[in-house]
Amino acid sequence: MRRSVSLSLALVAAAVTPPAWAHATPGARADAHAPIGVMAEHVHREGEWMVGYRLMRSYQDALRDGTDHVSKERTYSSVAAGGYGYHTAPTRMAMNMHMLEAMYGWSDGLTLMLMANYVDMSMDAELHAHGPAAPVPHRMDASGWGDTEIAALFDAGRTAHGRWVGKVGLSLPTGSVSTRDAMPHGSHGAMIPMRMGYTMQLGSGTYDLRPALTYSELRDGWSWGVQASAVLRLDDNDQGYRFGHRGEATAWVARLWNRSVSTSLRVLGTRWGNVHGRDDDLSVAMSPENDPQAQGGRRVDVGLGVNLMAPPGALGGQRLALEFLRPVYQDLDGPQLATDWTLNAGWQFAF
Ligand SMILES: [Cu+2]
Repeated sequence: MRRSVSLSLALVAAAVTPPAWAHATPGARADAHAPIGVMAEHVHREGEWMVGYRLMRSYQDALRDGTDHVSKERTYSSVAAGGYGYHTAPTRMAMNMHMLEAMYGWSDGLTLMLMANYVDMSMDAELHAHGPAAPVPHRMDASGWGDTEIAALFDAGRTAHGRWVGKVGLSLPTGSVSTRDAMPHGSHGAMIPMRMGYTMQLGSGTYDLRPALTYSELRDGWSWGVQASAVLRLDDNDQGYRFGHRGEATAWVARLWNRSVSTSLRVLGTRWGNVHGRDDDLSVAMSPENDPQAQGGRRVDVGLGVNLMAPPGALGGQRLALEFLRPVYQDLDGPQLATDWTLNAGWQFAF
């Protein structure tokens, strides 16, 4: 008799237990968060905090114009010799973006988010004076705080298995747009400190609106989601230009192996515009890095990811995740360095 009462109670409890998406944080499941490269796709319950660290590492090592590969020689050869006529060709770029995030559930329907990031980048390039002298290889480095984002995430509706999450974010221009490093100059390659090209700047210099809309579903043993997001530049920066707007669309599917482990497959399409206006300190003839019309492009990436969630206990509330993406399509306004791969990693702790 007692046994059947407790069984009935368990059945009732199961029937009224909220669906899995209601527990987006501790005690939930590994795939309750999207692949780590996707941001702002979940909300928190009232009074709950989350802090996290994310690393985005990307590597570029070849030039493209449109969908075609372009050699460094063609990039820095004179127009008369069939080249693009720049004096410098970038050959490789590595970037680490370290992101510190904090989220707070203001209410069950509204989560506030703050994200700061520290960027370090290095770029290899070769200067060619269009004369008999040999090209001069050199490396440039830039590091420092990038732009800071404040955002509101809101519960935008629920379905039988899923939820909509909206985001309105504002990016503040805390990153420098006037970083310099020594570069060779003239036919003898004398090293002179000069402003670096657009992609080696730490921030945008502008206030940017960052909206996003996500739909995700948690099913029995698997999950999926889609997100659209944008970066919309609201003004020109104090160097007289703005970066192009940026739009992203992504879709993922995840397999939940057990409560603590999920793996994911994701497709990401990104489109970003050229620079509007120009920085007068950047000589376009010097490098495609300085050319406002060689900055835009579109790319499709495919990524594999893994999410790990600690079971309740000493490590409860902690998550680790990794995601590795490679492009399957790139169409760049160039010559521009093409992406070889991107690695996203993250640690998150909710309490
Ligand atoms: Cu969170």
